[in-house]
Amino acid sequence: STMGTALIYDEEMTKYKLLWVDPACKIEVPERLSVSYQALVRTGLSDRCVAVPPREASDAEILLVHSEEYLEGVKKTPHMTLEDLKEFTLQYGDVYFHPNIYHCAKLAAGSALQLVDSVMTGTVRNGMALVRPPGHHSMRSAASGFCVFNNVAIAARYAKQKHGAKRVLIVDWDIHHGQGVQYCFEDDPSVLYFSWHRYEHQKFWPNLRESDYDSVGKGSGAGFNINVPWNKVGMENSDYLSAFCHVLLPVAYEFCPDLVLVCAGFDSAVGDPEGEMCATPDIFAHLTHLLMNLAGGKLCAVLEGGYNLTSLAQSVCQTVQTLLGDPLPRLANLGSPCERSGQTQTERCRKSRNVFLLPGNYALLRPYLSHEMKTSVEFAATGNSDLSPTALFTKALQKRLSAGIPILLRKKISVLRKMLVVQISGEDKEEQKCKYYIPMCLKKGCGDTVGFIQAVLGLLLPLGYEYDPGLVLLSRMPGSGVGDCTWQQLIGLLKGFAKGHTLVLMQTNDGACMGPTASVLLGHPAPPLQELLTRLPDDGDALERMRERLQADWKMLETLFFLHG
Ligand code: X5A
Ligand code: ZN
Repeated sequence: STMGTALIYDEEMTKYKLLWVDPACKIEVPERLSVSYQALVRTGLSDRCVAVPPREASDAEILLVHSEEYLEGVKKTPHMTLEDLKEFTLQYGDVYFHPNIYHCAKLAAGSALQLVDSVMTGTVRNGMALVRPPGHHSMRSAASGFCVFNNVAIAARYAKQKHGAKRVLIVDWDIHHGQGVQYCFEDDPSVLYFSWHRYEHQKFWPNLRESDYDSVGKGSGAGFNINVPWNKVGMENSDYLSAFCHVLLPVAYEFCPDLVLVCAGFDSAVGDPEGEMCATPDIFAHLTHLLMNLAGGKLCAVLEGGYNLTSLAQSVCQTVQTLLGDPLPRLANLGSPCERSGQTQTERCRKSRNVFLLPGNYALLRPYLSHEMKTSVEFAATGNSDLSPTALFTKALQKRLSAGIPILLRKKISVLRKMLVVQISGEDKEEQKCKYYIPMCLKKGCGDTVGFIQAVLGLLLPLGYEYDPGLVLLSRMPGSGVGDCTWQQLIGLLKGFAKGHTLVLMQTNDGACMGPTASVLLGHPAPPLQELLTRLPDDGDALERMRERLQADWKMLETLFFLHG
């Protein structure tokens, strides 16, 4: 099926461990893998995935990244005595060898390649590989930080060579800097590497000067390496989201990758003894979601670190569940504490997602949304993943939902107490004093993809995360000028809010955009925005001024978060 999510796991990769005493390595245990997999089985998630078997990476594939001397060295380790293994290990930093690790390292790299094959051929939409040993620290001729072969770096080169990928985005959300990946691609503009990492002004392992924010790539690769060093521990969900919204995503959308690879380490989650950060496992649902509309949804997540077994297993489940297309959890505590306190009564947990498609007239709806939102409202759920977009739309029309809106609204689904209105347009609205009405004026109007996407990523998403709506209402005005792909990206991104409760009002007579709208509401990835590749931003200054003005009210709009400490 072209809709599926691949899951790669093999018990064989649990079959090596540390055979001597080494405090630096004792956290890298076989249970990391088995516990993650068992959690996927227990939650029923593994059953919903397409099980793809791993394979061993070939010598030629390993040599895409590593040197022959290094490969030959590792090849000898299965036959070494314990003493020989210890000595071989000593050449490298914070890593251990075991007679079976070479076999597992070939399977780990091969798993990443199987995943790339499955996604690039369209057998599945996306997937995750649960592997040991991890990869992102290993270098051309060196093991490092529990890593033997650089699984994701090999996968990136392989995707280019075997599948003709022109641009590959690597997102490294592990809490360590994947210096091996950085070195591999620092002069290569076809691979964009993003990493955030615990840094503490170089006091944290691997203690490298080149992990700092000023390593941006070399030669023609300049601008294609992005480091976000955290100089303090205790980073939270809001910090991670800010880094995504303000740093990674604008660049990633402009880069327009053909494939997204994730160095999916979960030592960046709360409770991890290495990371000492405070982000909760459900943040990984959102990080995953925010990448899922790039590259037409082609995303491969490959496990890296993660040493708190509870946090690790929960984070893996959040990632896989999001890859499967389930609605995302709402994230608590992103706004200011005082705003949070009165909000619990509006929370109503609903297990299933409702996708709403209401071709209709906003004028009919407006009276029911404007006065204080005390009314309980219900929307007609037309979402049903068994229906094709066309069938869905026909059904919506047959039921004459637009005429039915006022009646339907009288019943209940969720209680809306207040609302945040963001209006993106080409018209200059007078400056507003109200925190909850935000007109955004784009100089060149909504038809300008660059300005529109910048506004969405840098302003709308952070505002949405801080506001934490219970329902997203999206309205497309006639003649708005928004292109279909841009519109689809907008819906796709906003579906991360309100547990996916998204109401789209099409106030346009343009029937042609109904199909694309329904498609993305039903969970199909939005198509890539190719035109961003060739277009330069024009609205940057205006948007920056707006962001500065709004950040008095909205802390998610602060962009100096990376200067902590
Ligand atoms: C993959 C990974 C961490 C190594 C830490 C060494 N490695 N102190 O998370
Ligand atoms: Zn790590």
